[in-house]
Amino acid sequence: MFNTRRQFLKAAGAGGIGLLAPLGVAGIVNAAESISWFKNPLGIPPLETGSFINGKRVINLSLGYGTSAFLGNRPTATVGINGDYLGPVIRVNQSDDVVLKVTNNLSEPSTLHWHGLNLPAAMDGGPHQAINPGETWNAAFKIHPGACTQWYHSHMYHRTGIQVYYGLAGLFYIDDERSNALGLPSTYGVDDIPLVLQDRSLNQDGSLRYLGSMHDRMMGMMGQLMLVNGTAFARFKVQKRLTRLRILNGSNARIYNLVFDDQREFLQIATEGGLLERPVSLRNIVLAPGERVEILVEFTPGDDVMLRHRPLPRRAGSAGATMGMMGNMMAANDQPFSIMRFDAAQSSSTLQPVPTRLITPRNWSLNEAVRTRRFELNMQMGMGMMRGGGFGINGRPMDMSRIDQRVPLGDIEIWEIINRSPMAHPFHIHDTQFRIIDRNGRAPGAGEQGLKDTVLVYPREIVRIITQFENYTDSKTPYMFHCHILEHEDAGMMGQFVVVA
Ligand SMILES: [Cu+2]
Repeated sequence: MFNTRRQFLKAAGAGGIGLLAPLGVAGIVNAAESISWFKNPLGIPPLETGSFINGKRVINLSLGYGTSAFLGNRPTATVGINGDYLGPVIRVNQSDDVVLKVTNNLSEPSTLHWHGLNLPAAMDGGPHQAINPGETWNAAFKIHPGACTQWYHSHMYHRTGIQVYYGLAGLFYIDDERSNALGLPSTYGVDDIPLVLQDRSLNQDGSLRYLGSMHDRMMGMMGQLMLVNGTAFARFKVQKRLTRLRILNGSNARIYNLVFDDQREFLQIATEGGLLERPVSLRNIVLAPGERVEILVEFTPGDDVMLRHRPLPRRAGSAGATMGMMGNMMAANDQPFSIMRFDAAQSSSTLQPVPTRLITPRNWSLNEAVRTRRFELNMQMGMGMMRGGGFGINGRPMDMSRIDQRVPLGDIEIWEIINRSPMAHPFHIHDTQFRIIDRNGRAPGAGEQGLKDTVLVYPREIVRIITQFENYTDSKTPYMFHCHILEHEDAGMMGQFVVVA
């Protein structure tokens, strides 16, 4: 018999106890894998636009247990939002007043955090907005940003990793008139395709395997089976010659370097906060947990290509190249593998033109900044690692009762993120979008010169960002800043700030 609730709680416990060996069949098997395995139609999440009640867009979301069949014959206990695994793509317009009614039908507290949005702290869905079993939480706020691809996910204190791993996440699209007028591919599920990238591990009985080893806790949980929108060995039958992919790295810890197997060029058109000034031509793109990009890919009739992960070359001077055990752990987790297949046998032969200019993303100038805050990401090596990792920021692990930073509303600030640890960490700030000023003093690449809410900070790197917190103050309710490797966040690499008048 299959008891989803018991399975969920069991995996949620001490971790690694009584777990079976991972499945032999896996999506991440590099050279041995075959394109013919990739035949499962890519799942396209339902769109959820809600309904208007008294001028507000009301959207009902229900967290509940489900069952998924990732590999066909073995059912997997999962958790979803209005479904068995993951949630719908929420789709709203700029300036909407939304009410998201979130009902928790799980047997443990949970939250939904609206990642990337500017909103009141009490509506953020972070650790302070836990929803108890059987309760409904109403998140009501105005949609400020222009068109962009955001997402939502559990942000439960100490439980974010497992709750997202089991399925509590979804995409959140915002549309605006200016972007609609650009003529970009925009038919949902036809030429405008969501791709939620996640890696998972399954036990032989089909259950999800979470945190089986110290390695999983230190490096973050990485799986052997690639899911795209919850589909393993996914194949998308391309319909239009120009196709827009909105890609979310929804993985707990894995960083992807995305390439097509024929090395084709594609155009990046957006970062987390929305469209870039102009399309950027690329052959690969690095996407860390929490980050999103939108790309345009041209598929000609007859194309049959794989989207793959290709390991990044070791950065010169990166600690991973020299630090023995840690370097080996990282190398073991960085093999090339296929993510999904794009089969363009039937694609239309007309190529729609791509605008050369998109929008002008917001920016701030350095001399407008009134202060700099420093954030050093901590992860202890050696004996500290054995004791649980020493995860923190500025020497302190997350404490819900401690406010780490008080930010005056409207001040333009520079945040300097310092990584002296041996692995890369994606740093995320709630309530705002920012621009990257520089990485170790060098301007970011063209694909990062847009609005972002998550930035990957490599070992021995200092990344400076500039931003401004707007619209809302609350001296009592904090927002979070944290590493988006969810096991690091859960272990303490997170802090709290309030925005004050
Ligand atoms: Cu981290």
